[in-house]
Amino acid sequence: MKDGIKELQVLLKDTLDEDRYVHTIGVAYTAASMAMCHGADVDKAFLAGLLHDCAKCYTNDEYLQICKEEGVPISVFEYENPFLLHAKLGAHYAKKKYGVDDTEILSSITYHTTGRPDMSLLELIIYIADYIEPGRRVLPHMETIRALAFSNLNKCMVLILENTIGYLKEKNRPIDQITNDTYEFYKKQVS
Ligand code: DGI
Ligand code: FE
Ligand code: FE
Repeated sequence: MKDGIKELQVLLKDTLDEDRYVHTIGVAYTAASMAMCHGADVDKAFLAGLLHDCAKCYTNDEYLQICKEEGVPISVFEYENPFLLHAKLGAHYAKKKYGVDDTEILSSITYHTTGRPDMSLLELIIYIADYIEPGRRVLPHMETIRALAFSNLNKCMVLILENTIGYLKEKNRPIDQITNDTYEFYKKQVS
């Protein structure tokens, strides 16, 4: 184990509930495997995977209060859907609480929930690993999505976003513009 990784795992185990911790470990190893496949930095992928949900332990009211206290900017959409803030607050904690300065890792945490158009390789890896890790319940087309995670990242993004946007529409949940923009971007990439 690399320096500090074991200690970080102990801290996360104390912070997160058991299911979230198990998910976190699943994302870390899945992200590391994807990095091996796609020629990305394996250690960075593992660390980003470990930290991606490090702030996922609060209620909606707590997200708003803590982000205000910590000076994390809150968009209008996030005001109405505060759980989305676990991504931005997670990046903030990764830096302030866990001492991570690498901007690539921090942005992969920031964009792991909504994605964004034209993501970096590490951002794609964390976004996708979060969706496909072995502990996730099996979602539509999961087998195909898991295979694409190791063969075609753009196509993989299109299928994940189709599922996610479809699910949010079905549940009548509002969709952030950036989620739609991400979908449009990757659809264009594969056409
Ligand atoms: O934190 P995790 O549960 O591991 O996963 P995540 O950070 O990807 O969050 C998943 C949830 O986020 C999932 O239920 C879909 C939701 N989500 C993604 N984009 C949007 C969104 N929810 C809303 N309301 N709007 C979005 O644009
Ligand atoms: Fe998350
Ligand atoms: Fe997650």
